[in-house]
Amino acid sequence: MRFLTAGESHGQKLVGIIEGLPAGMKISKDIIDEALRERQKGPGRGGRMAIEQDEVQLVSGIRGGLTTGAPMALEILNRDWENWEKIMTWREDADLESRKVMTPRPGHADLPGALKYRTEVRNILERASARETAMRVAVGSIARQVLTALGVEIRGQVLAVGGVHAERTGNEQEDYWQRVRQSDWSVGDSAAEQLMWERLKQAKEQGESLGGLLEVQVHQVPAGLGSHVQWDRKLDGKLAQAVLSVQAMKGISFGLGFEAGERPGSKVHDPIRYVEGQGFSRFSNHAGGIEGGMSNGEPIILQAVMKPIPTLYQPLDTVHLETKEVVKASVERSDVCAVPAALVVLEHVVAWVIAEAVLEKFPADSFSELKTAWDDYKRDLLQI
Ligand code: EPS
Repeated sequence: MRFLTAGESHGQKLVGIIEGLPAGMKISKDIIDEALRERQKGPGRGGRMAIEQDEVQLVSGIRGGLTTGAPMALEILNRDWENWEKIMTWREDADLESRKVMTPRPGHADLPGALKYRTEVRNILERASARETAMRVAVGSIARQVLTALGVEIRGQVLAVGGVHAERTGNEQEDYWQRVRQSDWSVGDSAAEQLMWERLKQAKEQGESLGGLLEVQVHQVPAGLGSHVQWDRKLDGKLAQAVLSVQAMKGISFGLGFEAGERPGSKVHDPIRYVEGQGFSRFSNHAGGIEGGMSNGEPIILQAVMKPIPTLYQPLDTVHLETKEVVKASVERSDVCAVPAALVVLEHVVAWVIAEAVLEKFPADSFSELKTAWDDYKRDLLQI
């Protein structure tokens, strides 16, 4: 399976093409639209989210609610286009001057992009913008629907925002996840949620922006997705690539994460057990469900760190691209905090990687072929 996206933040629309989905797979547009709505929510979003009401258009590769096996083309319109058409149009009479950006924002793609592509900053920021993640959520939602049909479940939670950490109960059952889903901040700790609101208010007053820490979990994945045999087939490597490609993500860890470097081996590795009829499992999950680049049958658990958004209403110093004068960085309308929105994006890019790994292990042209191979494999695992 593969996909590509195209589209600028203030362009006409976002476009995605997916190839390699099995035929006969039931796809719900409502589920995609619900994920798009979730991505738009969350405290700290800026004025743009009041303009957009994202909805996917399913253009090809699907008939009567079922995939046909042909490439799926998706579109999401930018409502803001009507305010930007004169500036963003492909036509030769486009207004290239009035929203030109010559003062790159530290932390953004602005400067490296302008140097690399020999252009003013607008051509860079329009594509670097996290607007593009709307399409990645739509694409990921289709992958997630394949996984749901196979019984794989993906959950996510925010663990920290701007230095405020949610406390973990250690016993995260259904009522805990219910709380996370209902929380504006996607956290399971309501005391921390209160502090996050205060931190956001303070950041707004100070012209600051906030990052955070996020966690995604994948449940009911059998052992054997990914492979140890080649560097680019390792499941953790693929997840890292997908997660770090999301705007503002600066790091990823699995299971125990960086603490694994602090402990001796006996306090890191997960002892193995075997139960008749249930197969192999572990007494702990410090590995985060992946060993040797392969899923090991335990839940896959990853954490990612998101930096604060680079657009600051109290901007940092920069250098004007032409005059070389020291000036303040440009202030584009932006979000103060997009951590809960980014969680929705991470869940969906993770869904894509897992679905891709499933289809690599069980190549199939139709969903029924996939389901049969999946069920047989899972049954065999219990009999080894
Ligand atoms: C973004 C800047 C803001 C965000 C945008 C990402 O957009 P605008 O410049 O239009 O105010 O709202 O995010 C989205 C549009 C979105 O859909 O998430 C940026 O510079 O990355």
